[in-house]
Amino acid sequence: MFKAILFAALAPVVLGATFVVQLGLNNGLTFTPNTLVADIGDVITFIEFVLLPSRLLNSALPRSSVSRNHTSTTTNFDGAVCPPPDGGVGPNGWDSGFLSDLDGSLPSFNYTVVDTLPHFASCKQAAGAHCVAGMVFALNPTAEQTFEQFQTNAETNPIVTK
Ligand SMILES: *[C@@H]1O[C@H](CO)[C@@H](O)[C@H](O)[C@H]1NC(C)=O
Ligand SMILES: *[C@@H]1O[C@H](CO)[C@@H](O)[C@H](O)[C@H]1NC(C)=O
Ligand SMILES: [Cu+2]
Repeated sequence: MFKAILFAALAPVVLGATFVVQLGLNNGLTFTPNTLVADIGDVITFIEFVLLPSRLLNSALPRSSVSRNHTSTTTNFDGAVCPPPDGGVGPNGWDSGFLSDLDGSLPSFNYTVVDTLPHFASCKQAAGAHCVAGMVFALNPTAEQTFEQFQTNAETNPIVTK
């Protein structure tokens, strides 16, 4: 009885969920998944995808410094979408900085969700070219601000030409 009460007192009241979002899976200009619904306290781990060493050696996939080097950075839903600005668009935005797997270090960035508002992110690489190519991610999108519309806004962004 005493042990049970002690354990309950020490246990966190709310344990957030953890989500993993892969950047550049199979060398695509993608976030996988590209949409998440998450609650306050949940953690999103953005991680640069790394092929297993055995597959890497045999892989014919290109290994340029940009195709395996991405960011997760919040930006505007519309208007100036690409490239996302350094530091990300806030409030409560984020910017992972460049996560390169060229050295096989499995770089990651953890974002703890602090509100349930929609947040839209893309990749800063190549002066916004990855963003315009549709490499985008939506956290808690809404009926008014959908993932699909955000991706269209990025792909038709007037600032960066493809
Ligand atoms: C990742 O990309 C950025 C921006 O293009 C560049 O400055 C940086 O050197 C790259 N990192 C690696 C390890 O290639
Ligand atoms: C992010 O969280 C994961 C899982 O807890 C951890 O393995 C990883 O090292 C963290 N990344 C950073 C940059 O702290
Ligand atoms: Cu990118």
